Amino acid sequence: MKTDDLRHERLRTWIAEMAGLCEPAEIRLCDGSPAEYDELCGRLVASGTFRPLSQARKPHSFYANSDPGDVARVEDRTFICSKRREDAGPTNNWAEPSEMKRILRGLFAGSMRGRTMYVIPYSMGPIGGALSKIGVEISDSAYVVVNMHIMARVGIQVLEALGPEGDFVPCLHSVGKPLAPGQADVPWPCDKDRKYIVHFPEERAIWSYGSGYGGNALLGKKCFALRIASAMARDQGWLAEHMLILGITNPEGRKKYIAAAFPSACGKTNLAMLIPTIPGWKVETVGDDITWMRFGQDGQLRAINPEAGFFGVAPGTSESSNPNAMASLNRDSIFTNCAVTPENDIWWEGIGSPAPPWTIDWQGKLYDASSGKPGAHPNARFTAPAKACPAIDPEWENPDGVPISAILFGGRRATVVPLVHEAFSWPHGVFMGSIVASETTAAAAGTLGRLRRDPFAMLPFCGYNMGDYFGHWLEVGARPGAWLPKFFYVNWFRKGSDGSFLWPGYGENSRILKWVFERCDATGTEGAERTPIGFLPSRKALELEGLDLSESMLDTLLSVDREAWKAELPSIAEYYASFGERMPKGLSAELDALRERLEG
Ligand code: GTP
Ligand code: SPV
Ligand code: MN
Repeated sequence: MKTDDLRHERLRTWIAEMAGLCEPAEIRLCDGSPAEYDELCGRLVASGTFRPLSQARKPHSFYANSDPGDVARVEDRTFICSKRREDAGPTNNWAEPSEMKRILRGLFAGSMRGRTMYVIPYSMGPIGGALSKIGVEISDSAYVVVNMHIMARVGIQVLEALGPEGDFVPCLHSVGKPLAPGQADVPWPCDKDRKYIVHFPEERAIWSYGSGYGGNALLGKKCFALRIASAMARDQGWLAEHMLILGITNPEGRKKYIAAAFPSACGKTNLAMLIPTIPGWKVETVGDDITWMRFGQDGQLRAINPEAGFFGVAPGTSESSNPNAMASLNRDSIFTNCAVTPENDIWWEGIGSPAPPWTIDWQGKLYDASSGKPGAHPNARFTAPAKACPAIDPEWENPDGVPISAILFGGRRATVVPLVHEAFSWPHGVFMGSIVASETTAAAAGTLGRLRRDPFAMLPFCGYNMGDYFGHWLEVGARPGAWLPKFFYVNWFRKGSDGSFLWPGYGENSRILKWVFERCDATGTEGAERTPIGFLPSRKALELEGLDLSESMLDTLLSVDREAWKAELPSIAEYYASFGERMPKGLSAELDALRERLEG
């Protein structure tokens, strides 16, 4: 089908306008078919972007190395262009929308010369589902198209669901590297020094320029499903969150669903696919990065994973840390910025075996383990279909979602925050989410390991004023007749005095999930001890058998360091003050109550 034949007038007009602006050599409407995927992978091989991996080791899979200047999300180049600056709030970059459009029009003008403009209709969530939403991405990158094939539901069926007048989020993307007639392409086109990842929340539109990597370019993910969707969710009374969803079944066969918000590269994919080390328990995966949820008519909070694939952190993923991820990426996958072995298989740090001789690093050079430089970039990623995950939950595509019993917050904290604690109430849980702080990771460009507030793991992803976002969370839970899930704060990353992690993590996190599961059914302090910061597990309620942890390690993990918590209070107060009038009184009251409990 040609874009001129589209029945949807607004869509047709927008495509024509953007083609006029970007001046591509041709326009192609993507149908989402396997044939299209294979054809475009072939084109990417021909242009040098992709190299096929060994058919025997990773069938139907490819790898790409990005430009070294385009390896992660760029938070300092990401903008929320609401009409008023205060609606973007102090945590977002802001520019006046018409001024930003003027800049962007300048950059996009002629930006697709010599390239194909792909039009990618996609659904976030099962096509036609009540909680699902439609986007259309225009991109001049075939790499984006094939990744979108895996990460979202793409193609003609989406256009059918859209009908002639349905709502969609227009997402314009260009790598910003036009080709003159006869000019040869480079393997990873981008405009690395002039990136703009821009959101217009009122208009519900996205313009992304200059980057081809991950969340900068696969616009269904962070740009739509979090930044734009969070603004929609605020207006429409639901929640768009940076959370995994897992189903957990106890030895008696009872099942609950848990959602968990951890910042980028802080363990969502790993927790979502965890294989319990405790006998009789089972975990299944609904999603590993994004959750859309709302209270249904019955008062149940129900959640969907709007994505269809995993864009997972490669380094550290192995048969021992995450066998379900390894099985998901065994075939039909795309690898970006990994190393490649002489057998044409991928390799990364922590894959479970040393790099064989003649491994080529993510920059295409011979890998030298003694150089101290990594073979794979720390933010190297795999793009793998969710349906290939052996632990995928039978309900993962239920358009009405799964009922959520507990919500976890977490982050990387070497100190202060214990292994797990539970909130006293919904407002206290919102308070917990609001004070999450975490050490920065390679998922975003910039300094690593710097502790920063990352409320609800949404700091880089909230499409409006974070103070209003806190207020929205308080409001959603005040809904009459709602069955409220319980809130927990976990920390897998507490360190001992020697700088190593105290808690073994990964599959052993099932011990904490078991406690969470049981606390969902418990009343009062059953299995728990009341402390100033919340309920902590009592030692006998926590399954610790078989773990090699000393008493003093357990003490550090499972007790409240009052002085350290007191020392946190001024920085929380200061953080709250940065939101001025937009900071909900209810959370300031929670801060006061915590102060009193710590001093009492
Ligand atoms: P994004 O895709 O960026 O949103 O990341 P994510 O939250 O899904 O993080 P992921 O599960 O990919 O984990 C990121 C890094 O944390 C990997 O290097 C993991 O090996 C490490 N990690 C995950 N879970 C644990 C854990 O329980 N303990 C420790 N110590 N490290 C973990
Ligand atoms: C994250 O950074 O949280 C990711 C990777 O999940 S990206 O899609 O690049 O945002
Ligand atoms: Mn993420």
